[in-house]
Amino acid sequence: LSDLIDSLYRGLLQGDRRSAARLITMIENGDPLSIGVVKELHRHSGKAQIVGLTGLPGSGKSTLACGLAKKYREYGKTVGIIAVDPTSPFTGGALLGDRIRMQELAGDPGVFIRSMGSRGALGGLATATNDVINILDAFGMDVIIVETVGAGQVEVEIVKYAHTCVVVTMPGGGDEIQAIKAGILEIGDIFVVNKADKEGSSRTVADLEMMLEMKPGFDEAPWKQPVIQTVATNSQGIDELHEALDNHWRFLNETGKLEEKTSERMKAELIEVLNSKVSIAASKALSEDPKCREVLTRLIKREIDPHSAADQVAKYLIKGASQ
Ligand SMILES: Nc1nc2c(ncn2[C@@H]2O[C@H](COP(=O)(O)OP(=O)(O)O)[C@@H](O)[C@H]2O)c(=O)[nH]1
Ligand SMILES: [Mg+2]
Repeated sequence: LSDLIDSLYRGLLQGDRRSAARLITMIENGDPLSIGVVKELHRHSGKAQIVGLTGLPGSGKSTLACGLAKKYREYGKTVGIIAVDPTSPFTGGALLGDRIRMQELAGDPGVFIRSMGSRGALGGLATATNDVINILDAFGMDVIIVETVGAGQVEVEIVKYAHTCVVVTMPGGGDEIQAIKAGILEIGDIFVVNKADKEGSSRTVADLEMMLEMKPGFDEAPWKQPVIQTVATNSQGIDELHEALDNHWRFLNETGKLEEKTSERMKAELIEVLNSKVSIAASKALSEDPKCREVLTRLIKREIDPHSAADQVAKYLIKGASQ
């Protein structure tokens, strides 16, 4: 290991925040050196409760994350917050509000907050986020909250494999519920109706509860997803949300579901990394390897189809990898 990697690795394990911050920046910038540290740190991870927080923009996820972090601190737990926003890098305007909101927590050594954009991340945002989760885990954070905008596939993928997935919605017409219906209902372990100070909150809660009860297998399910009303701006309902998160963590531990979830999580993480490695290797081979270029040429001439071409390229890649 190079001196830099070694010092970052040791700094991080000793609780040095600057090492952690620097390493995360390296990951975000796609610095290949960071992978060396990520590899070394992996065996120190695996203790944290990973909480996914997803929902439409403006539903109050960041405000909730801050409220939760404060609550966890009261119980002496350390908290990492990762705000994933692929549409804006972490210096961008959209996250400035989050930053100001999070400033109260910024002086607390038991809290580590980081925003992630997709800028330059090696192997994509999901892989970079997983790397950062593992780093904060090895850094010793007890709880890691990952906030993602519940709109795109990548963001949903990121929270789907959290230990506990919290879906945040707010009152106002049926639109939010409709958006939730499109798949997010399946991934939520806990549902939050935030902005309960606004009109229509109890209606939204009732709608959600009804939709959950209508799901096949609801009666036999060992975990009944609670629907919690919150007003994140004045910490109303944060106690209940904190309790629900603790209950779910206990449920996972006591039923053996934690191992199941962790296996799924590791598998999904491995597939992410594999996907990006294969994709990078394929692009490289198609521009550099004469045999693969020939396959491409034949495809362009329509002598073969994309499926057969992909099979052939895959064969060359596998041969190359096993050498
Ligand atoms: N009225 C009301 N406003 C809230 C509540 N929670 C958050 N907000 C406001 O809603 C806006 C969006 O909140 P934010 O946490 O940034 O949402 P995010 O995009 O989901 O992270 C901010 O102006 C918050 O102050 C709430 O419970 N009630
Ligand atoms: Mg936010």
